[in-house]
Amino acid sequence: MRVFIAIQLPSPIIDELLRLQDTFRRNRRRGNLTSPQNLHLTLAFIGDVDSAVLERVDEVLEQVEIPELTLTLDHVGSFDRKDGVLWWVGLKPDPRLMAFQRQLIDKLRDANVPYDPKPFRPHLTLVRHYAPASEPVMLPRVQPLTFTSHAVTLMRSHRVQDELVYTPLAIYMAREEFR
Ligand code: 2AM
Repeated sequence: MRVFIAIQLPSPIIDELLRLQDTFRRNRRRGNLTSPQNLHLTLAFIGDVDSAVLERVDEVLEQVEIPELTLTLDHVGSFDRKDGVLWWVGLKPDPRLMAFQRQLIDKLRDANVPYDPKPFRPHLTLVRHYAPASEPVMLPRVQPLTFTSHAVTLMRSHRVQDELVYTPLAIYMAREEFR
């Protein structure tokens, strides 16, 4: 099973991300827009695991101190990937988010759980494999938008009738003493 750890988004944030996607939807020669139910913030990508590793991931998520985090989306950016350009919405730098993500991957490593070691660049993917129909690429303007995260979700990534689907496997709540 292919899994990752993420923060899910409240619906007003998803609505705003869909609005920001419109710019790419309107001017697209190519590009896969993230479906609303797949929009999330990845904290750690683990990849394919067997049930023994999945159990260790669960133990880590039960033990790690999950904080409530107040996060703000405030800019658009891109990654040049082998398979094309990926556009995302980024978060205002947040030391508590960075510290929590570091703690999480340290615990995964201590538990002998493999994870993608790329540096953490918090982002919400809007569109993959993007190429515009006409240049220049007009970027949407992001009005800063804040939300509070109260939990972390273990997600499964799989394909259903050729559609990429992310399904929550378990939700781990932030605890009051870690606020
Ligand atoms: P992305 O949107 O920038 O591709 C599920 O694939 C989630 O895990 C996505 O949010 C994806 O980020 C993230 N992710 C991080 N590292 C990954 C990797 N090596 N392979 C696939 N997805 C990865």
